[in-house]
Amino acid sequence: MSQHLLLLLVILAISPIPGDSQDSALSPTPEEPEDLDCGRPEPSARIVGGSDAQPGSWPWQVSLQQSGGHICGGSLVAPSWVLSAAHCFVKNGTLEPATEWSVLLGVRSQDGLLDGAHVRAVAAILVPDNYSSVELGADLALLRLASPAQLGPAVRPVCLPRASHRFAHGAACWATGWGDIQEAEHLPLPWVLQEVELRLLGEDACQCLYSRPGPFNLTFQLLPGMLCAGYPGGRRDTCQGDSGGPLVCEEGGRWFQAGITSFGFGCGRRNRPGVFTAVAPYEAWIREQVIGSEPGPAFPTQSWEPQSGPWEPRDENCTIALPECGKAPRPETWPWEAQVMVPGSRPCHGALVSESWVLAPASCFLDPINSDGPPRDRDNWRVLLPSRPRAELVARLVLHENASWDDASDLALLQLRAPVNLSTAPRPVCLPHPEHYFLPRSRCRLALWGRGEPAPGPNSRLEAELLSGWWCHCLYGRQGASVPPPGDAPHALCPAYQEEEEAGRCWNYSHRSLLCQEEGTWFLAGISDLSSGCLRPRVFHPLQTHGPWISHVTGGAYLEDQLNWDWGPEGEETETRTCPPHTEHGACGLRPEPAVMGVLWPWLAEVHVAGDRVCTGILVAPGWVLAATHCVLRPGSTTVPYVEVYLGRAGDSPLPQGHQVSRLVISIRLPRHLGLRPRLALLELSSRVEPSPSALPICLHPGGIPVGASCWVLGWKDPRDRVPVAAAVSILMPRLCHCLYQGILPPGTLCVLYSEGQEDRCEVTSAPPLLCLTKRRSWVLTGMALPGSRELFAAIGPEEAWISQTVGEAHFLPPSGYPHWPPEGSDLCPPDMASAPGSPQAAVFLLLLTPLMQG
Ligand code: 4AZ
Repeated sequence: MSQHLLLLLVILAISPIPGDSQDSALSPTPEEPEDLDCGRPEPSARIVGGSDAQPGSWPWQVSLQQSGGHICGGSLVAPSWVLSAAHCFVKNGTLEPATEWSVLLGVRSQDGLLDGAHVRAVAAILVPDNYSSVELGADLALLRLASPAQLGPAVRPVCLPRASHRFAHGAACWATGWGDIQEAEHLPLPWVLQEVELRLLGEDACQCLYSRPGPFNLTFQLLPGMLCAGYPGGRRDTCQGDSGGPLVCEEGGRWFQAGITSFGFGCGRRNRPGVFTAVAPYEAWIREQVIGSEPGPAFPTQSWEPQSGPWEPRDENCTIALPECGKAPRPETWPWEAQVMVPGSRPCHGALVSESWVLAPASCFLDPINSDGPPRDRDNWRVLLPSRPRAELVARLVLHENASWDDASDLALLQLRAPVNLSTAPRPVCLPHPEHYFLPRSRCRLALWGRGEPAPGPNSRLEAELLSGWWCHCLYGRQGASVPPPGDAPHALCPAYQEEEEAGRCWNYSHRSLLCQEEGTWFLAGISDLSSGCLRPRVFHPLQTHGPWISHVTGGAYLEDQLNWDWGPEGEETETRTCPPHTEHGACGLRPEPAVMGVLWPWLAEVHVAGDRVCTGILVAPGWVLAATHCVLRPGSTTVPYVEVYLGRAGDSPLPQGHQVSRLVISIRLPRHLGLRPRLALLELSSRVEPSPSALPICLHPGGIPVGASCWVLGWKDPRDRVPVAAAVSILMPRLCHCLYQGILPPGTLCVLYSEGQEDRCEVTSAPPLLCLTKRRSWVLTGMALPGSRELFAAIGPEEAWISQTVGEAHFLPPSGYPHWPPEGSDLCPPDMASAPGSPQAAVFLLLLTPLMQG
């Protein structure tokens, strides 16, 4: 306030007396009275990033209320008139009745009224005819009070600018209101009116900021009649609940209302200044509405030549504010890395999120014996930050309210006794807003978190690549669950990272944080979920949902808009999707999206036999691969060959980050079929291959072919480069198959018919599998090729008992579809069928012509 007074006195001393009209047709005519004093607070006397206003500083500020609750702000412009925003009163295209509203005048805090505070009913609400929605402008409204306000020290009108009034770009103006103090955070009791100084931004500067795409590629085209105020770096702004309130600028000892709080993208965000309805262009509309009202609003003349001197709009270039968080010159050292040292325990790893706050797992500080009470001896805690000569002291510990029972909320914030100077190091990490969508394939790192131990191997900050939300959700989620679309907080984040060298080992109990990079800026995207054990990729709890809590506690953590919005083919990620069926052992038969990973067939294995041939194998469980016996074991051979299995290969092409996995085969199991040579072999691997996008078991089906499935033979075009190819086939009805190959078919054989032109797509010496995609989008292994045959496959279904007994974790889907196995010896074939096995196409045609009389 003393600041205002000083400024007022200085300006009074140097300014010409306002009142001389030199301008346009919209100037008041000489007979128009201008006796209403305006824009002068009593000379005695959030908005985001603001502070409490002194009583009487903004005597035109009013609160517009419905059912006794504050909804919007407004400004008194004449004893019977309040200016506000149209969007406060128009809902679904309809203007709300004036009788529902009341106006609170002369208040500073909404619970205790000042001297002179009073309420007025609203007689009429007037909105421009061309108002339709905030983004289209004309967001203003005039409220006629049922009886005039009582003017006094706490209640005075503001001055309105004439149409010709030019507010200088860069001018320091003030916005006031009882709105939210951050996104999703209401002004706390006792609701003291907030004020914030905002700089007027020129049209070009503002358009430049709003042209830069933000989350969801959002940009905004400013329209005439709008103006922006704020800072490219954000942090100070208006917010929800401030709408309709005034943006005022002091000129010549009077306060003029330059704008009406209208909207913005979020609150206090970088490069997203508040958008206001410019008042000056609406001089004529306002005058028209208040005709006959005595006294009406005052439109004092601007006290200087707008086109001259320092008031000429400055040439503004397009300066975009870059994030101040998340910059790591080398990812080997994170400038936000914080270690909290608590006497008697191992260091707890966390991250600096602002000048004064460190985020870390709450579990580091929860005393298992005294879990209710707050941890003691905080005076002895220390925080180590990079490049700081001394350890920091801790002033406060704020545990997340769900910290002790919800793994996803295992978070605590520690306030340092003294804020640190942010420079190259220490520097805070960026945090995501709730709607942040980390793009599939984002480059990420796993860093130490909490009391985690360094990962085995040289790189303790493992490189990782984010998988699509669909894959992650369906690997960990439930079947039929719908996958959250981008913009909704995801339930899980899955980074794919290179499997540890030491086969079979996983750091089950070692906490990690997930940092993901966007345009060279690092975000703390998630924290590991310890309950996921060894399942890979490990699932991370997204941090998005905690953004509001972190902002609330810290008041200044670096929440940053999405910086990367290259979403690839339109709509790809926005389709609503559901997860295919799971079995009791989890997800099976999921196929990563082609765009996401190099491996398209995560269950397809190369089985290298004794170094002289390669057969096809299919991963049916984390430690088991199914293959065709004839390919793996040569007839007549009595020795078990040396067999190696490779997963996660896509031919010769190297995969990103080496997702290949290899295992030795330690035993080969065959079913016992008296008198018959077994056709399927189960290969036991030396250690498990945990599910990942490059190695995920396929589903199996106990019955015949699932109803409505579409099927493929998956093989290699060339056994040397082994690039997988899929040939579309139809599986013949059992009766057709039986009739075609009568007499030569062992039981449990499937026959297929290739779609046109598909027949020669893959070679058969490696014994390719027959796969079907069910209607519910699970991939199911249906058969393995018989020796030397393109059309005949050993069916998997009849071997269910053997497979389940040998492999505890094989994924058999619940039965559906028709039984595929005709009674032995049934002889229901047309007589000429059996003679045509060499030409299945012709035979099938023949059979289809024969009505299925017996079926
Ligand atoms: C609102 O919802 C709102 N940061 C008002 C102002 C701004 C954003 C939202 C500008 O009323």
